[in-house]
Amino acid sequence: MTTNKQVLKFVDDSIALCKPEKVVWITGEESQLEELRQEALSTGEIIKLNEDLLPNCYLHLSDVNDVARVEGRTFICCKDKDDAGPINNWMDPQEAYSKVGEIFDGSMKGKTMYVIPFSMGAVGSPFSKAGIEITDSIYVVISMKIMTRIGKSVLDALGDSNDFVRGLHSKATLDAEKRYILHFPEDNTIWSVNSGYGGNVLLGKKCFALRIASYQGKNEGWMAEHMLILGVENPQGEVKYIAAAFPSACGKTNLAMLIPPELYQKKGYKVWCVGDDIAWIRVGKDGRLWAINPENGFFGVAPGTSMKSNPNALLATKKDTIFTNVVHNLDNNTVWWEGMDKNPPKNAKNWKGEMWDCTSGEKGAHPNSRFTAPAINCPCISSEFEAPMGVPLSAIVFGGRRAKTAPLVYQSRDWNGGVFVGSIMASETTAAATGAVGVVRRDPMAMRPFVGYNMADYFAHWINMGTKIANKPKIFNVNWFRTDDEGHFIWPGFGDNLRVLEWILARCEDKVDAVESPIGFLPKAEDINIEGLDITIDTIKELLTVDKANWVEEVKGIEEFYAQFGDRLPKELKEELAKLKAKLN
Ligand code: OXD
Ligand code: MN
Repeated sequence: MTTNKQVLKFVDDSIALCKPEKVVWITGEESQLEELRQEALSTGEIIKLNEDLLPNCYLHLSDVNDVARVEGRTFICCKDKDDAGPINNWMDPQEAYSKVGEIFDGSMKGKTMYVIPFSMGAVGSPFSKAGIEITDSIYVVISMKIMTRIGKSVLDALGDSNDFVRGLHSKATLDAEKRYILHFPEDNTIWSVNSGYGGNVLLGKKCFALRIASYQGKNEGWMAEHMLILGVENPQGEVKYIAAAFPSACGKTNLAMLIPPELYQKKGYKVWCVGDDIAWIRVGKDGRLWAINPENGFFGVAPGTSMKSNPNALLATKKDTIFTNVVHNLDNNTVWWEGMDKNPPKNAKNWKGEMWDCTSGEKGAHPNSRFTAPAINCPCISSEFEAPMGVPLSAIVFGGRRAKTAPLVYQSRDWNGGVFVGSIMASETTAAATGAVGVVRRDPMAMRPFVGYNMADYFAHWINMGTKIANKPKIFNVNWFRTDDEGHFIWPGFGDNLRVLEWILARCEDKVDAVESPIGFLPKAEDINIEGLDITIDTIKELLTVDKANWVEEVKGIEEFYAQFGDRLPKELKEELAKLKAKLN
C-alpha cells in the first residue's frame, strides 16, 4: 500500500517483535471493514444491535478489569527525567523498550496484525498529522475508523515523509499488572499493551493528539489542547468560535453541543459543534489563533446522556456507533444506560454480560461506559468541521467544578493573566463521592494527564505563544457549579450557559463593560441576561462574588502546586501570582 521506507520498516520491526500469524493493511474500504465486523461478530468481540432501531450499531463489552484510562501506568519515556516533569510518570526509554518489548515479544502469535494508517485532522490539511497504528484488535480497527480518518489516502498524503507517529498496540493477555501506556515523544512513538479500553488503545486520541502532539506543538510552535470547539451563530448569521478546556466530568461534550434556550432560539441563535475533546491550535496568517478538531468522532461517556441533557449527542449515536460497556436490552436488542430515561429494560444484560435486575440497585452500565459515534452524525455539527485551516478563535475558556471559589465567569486582564488562570485550574470532588466537599485536584488547562513533557515548560510554551499572536483571543474562566448553603447548584447550566457565552463574546467585541476585581474582570450583574429564567439579579450577584478569604486560601494551594516546578516555572506566572496576592491584600 506504500513505498514509504520508514513506514515499511516500522511494520517490519513490529512483525519481528510481535510475531503475528498474518498481517492485514487497512485500506479504509467499506468492504474490508465489513469483513472485519463479520469476523468480530463471529468471535463475540462485538454484538450486532437492532438494524431497524440502531442501524450499523454494535455493542462491545470490555474485560471487567479494563474499563478506564490508567494514569498510574501511563509513562512519558524521554531521555532526561526532568523533561517529563513532576506530574508525569517517567521511564527511561531504553529501559522501557526493553522491559515492555519483552511483553510485546510474541504477543500476536497465532493472531492477525492490523496496520491502520490514520490521519488526525482532514487528510491533506496542512494542520493534520499522520499516524500508523498497529494492533491485534478488530475493535480498535473499527473504532479508529470512527474516531479518525483511516486508510490508503493517508499513506498517499504522507508520501515519503517520516513525519508520522508510530503506534503499537497489543491486547496481549489483558494482564492489568503488565499494562503499560508508553509515550516516546523524542521518537514519535507510542506503545500500549495489555489493554483494550478506548482511552488506552485508540492511539490517535489521548496518546497522539494530546501527549505526543503537545510535545510536537512545543517544538513546532503550535498547541495541542484538551478543548472543545464551538461556534455561536448570532441572529445576524455571524459565527464566533470559542475553545474551552474542562476536566473530565465537567460537561465538555454537553457544552460543545449546547441547545440554546427557547428565547435565544426564537431570536435566531444557533450553536455549532466543531469538536468535543481536542483542539489543535495554530497562529494564522491573519495573526489570529485558528483551531481544528483533529478527531473524526466522539468517544463520549454514555451515562447521563439523554434527550434532555444532550439530545445532539444522543442523536449522534443512532447509527454507525459502537457502544462499550452499556446495558444490552434483550427484548429489542438495543442499548440503555443510567440517565438515558426512567425506563430501564426488564430483560437485559449488564455491562459485564450478566443478566441484570434493574431493581437490584446495581448499576447496569459501567459509569465510564462509552459511545463511539461519527461526528457527522451530530445534528449540530459545524459546517467548518472539515475546514482544512479550522476556525478562528474569539475566546479561550477555562473552567472547573468549584463550589465557592470561582465566580460564574471572569475575564483575565491579558494573555499572561489568562495563562495564569489556566495554570491554576482545579476541580473539586463532590461530597457524595468522597464525604468531604472541596478536595481540590489541580488540573491546569485540563491537561494534567495529557501533557507529554514537563508541565512547567508547557506553561512557558503558552506564555511564548502569546508573543506570536497579533490578534489574541480573550481568555475567560467559567464555573457552572457554584452551590448554595444546602449544596444545590445555583446556576441552571446546560443550554442556559449560552447566556454566559453571550457575555464572553460581547467582551471580545468590546460591546460590554466589566468591573475590576482582584482576579480579573467580572460582568456587571445586569449584563448577564436572565430573561425567561427563574432566578433574580441578586442570584447573579451572588454567583459573581469573589470571596477574599476563599481566594487567600486558594493562593496557598497555588503556591504549593507551583512549588513542585522549582526554577522551571516561568517567571511570568510567579509575577501573576504576586499580582494576585497584592490585589487580595
Ligand atoms: C477523557 C476522555 O478521559 O475524553 O478525558 O475520554
Ligand atoms: Mn477528554
